[in-house]
Amino acid sequence: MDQSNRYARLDLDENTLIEGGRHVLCAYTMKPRDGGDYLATAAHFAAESSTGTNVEVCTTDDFTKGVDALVYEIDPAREIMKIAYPVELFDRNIIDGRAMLCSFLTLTIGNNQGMGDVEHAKMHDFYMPPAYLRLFDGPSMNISDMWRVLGRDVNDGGMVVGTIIKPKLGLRPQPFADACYEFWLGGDFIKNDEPQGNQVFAPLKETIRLVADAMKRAQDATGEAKLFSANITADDPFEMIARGEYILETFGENADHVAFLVDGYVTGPAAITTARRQFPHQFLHYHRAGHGAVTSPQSQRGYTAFVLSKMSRLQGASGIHTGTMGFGKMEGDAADKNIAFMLERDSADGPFYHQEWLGMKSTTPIISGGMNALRLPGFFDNLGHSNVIQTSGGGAFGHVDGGTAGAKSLRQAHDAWKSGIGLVEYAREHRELARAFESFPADADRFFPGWRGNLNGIIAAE
Ligand code: CAP
Ligand code: MG
Repeated sequence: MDQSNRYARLDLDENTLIEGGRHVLCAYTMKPRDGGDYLATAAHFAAESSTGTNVEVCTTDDFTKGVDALVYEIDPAREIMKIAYPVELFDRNIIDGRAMLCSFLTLTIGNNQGMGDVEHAKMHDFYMPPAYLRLFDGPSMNISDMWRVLGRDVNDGGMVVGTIIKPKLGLRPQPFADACYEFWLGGDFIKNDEPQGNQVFAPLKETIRLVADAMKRAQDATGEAKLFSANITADDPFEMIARGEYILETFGENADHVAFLVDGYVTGPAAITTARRQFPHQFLHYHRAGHGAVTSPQSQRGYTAFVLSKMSRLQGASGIHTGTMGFGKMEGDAADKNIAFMLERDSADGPFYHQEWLGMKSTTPIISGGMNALRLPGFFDNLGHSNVIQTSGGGAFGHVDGGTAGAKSLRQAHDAWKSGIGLVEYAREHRELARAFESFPADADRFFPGWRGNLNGIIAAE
């Protein structure tokens, strides 16, 4: 049934819709199945995503039609469609009248992902009008709060030198805490790896107690504040709360040095909001493990990494893994810097829409995945700044001289970039950085050909 006479209004002007402030706008790539009519398919997509179904129903009245989602732009040749969703469509909390991301998802990326007449559809951008934007929690904490604990400039504190305790799983509590202490002698920030929690060989309560002690000892040994991002991910929000409360109680006077890690893609918006609302004074660290199932360029369904990241700021993520923009091991490319800009700026452009955040706190890009000291300068050149949380697992504990040297090499690479000094030149005066060349020779050869001749005096094992 062609519903375009109801669910399509190609005469609607996007700027007028934005000025009207009553609509969430979404841009999708969409391909009809079996060569179906583009507009009719788009209109059915809008119907299923708002007030309709595949047939007319007798219960529809004029008010219903007033909140129809409307296709307002199509480009069949580029397989692009844009849909305007009246803000009234989206569910609101009964407890405080605020917005919920699950409702945004269930309408804009819900049933429409499995329709028989749609080959595939993927959201590439969305626009939030002010009246709806302000109903989202947004971040309560971000990197500025970390810099405050670290005693740095809270507006331009530079890279937070981080790691992930590797191996991903298999360390018992004491070796885990020992690895933390080793890294903290050179670095700032340690996160649980995304699957680390309360495995039977590493009970959370024992591990956290030992990590809290390691933090105290490392702070005493270095005279510097240290940070830990503890995984509280769980299916049950009460389990998450129990973990968070135990962790804060155990870290005691260092509780404000603790962030909470939540695997936000696999657990969904409810877990993120549980952490955001139960622990508003803790940095909310959004790990996106699994997102590639829908965000990968290979996937023609779901939504992009850009959309995932923009949604995370609405939910209140203090930081989210933003990828390595082609400089690490995960999928991505240099243009992904626009994801970082949408997270950290108050005014930014997406692939289809400009977004004003109206003062909502920024979400900090977390850069992780196959990074090491040698890859940092190129990354920062592309991004244009280094005010990020950077975690290197293999890049720290894969250093030939261990985790402390690995941490120092990361910080030295950052300092070299900030100083505008070439990495090889800086390495001549900084042994841990020089030994990072020895640790990652394939990267060294790729990014700094001829390095060995320049560093042969300093890279020899002591
Ligand atoms: C990185 C990491 C992170 C990935 C996630 C891992 O470890 O801990 O989970 O960065 O990817 O498990 O691979 P390494 P993204 O530093 O040893 O690679 O940040 O793109 O979400
Ligand atoms: Mg990981």
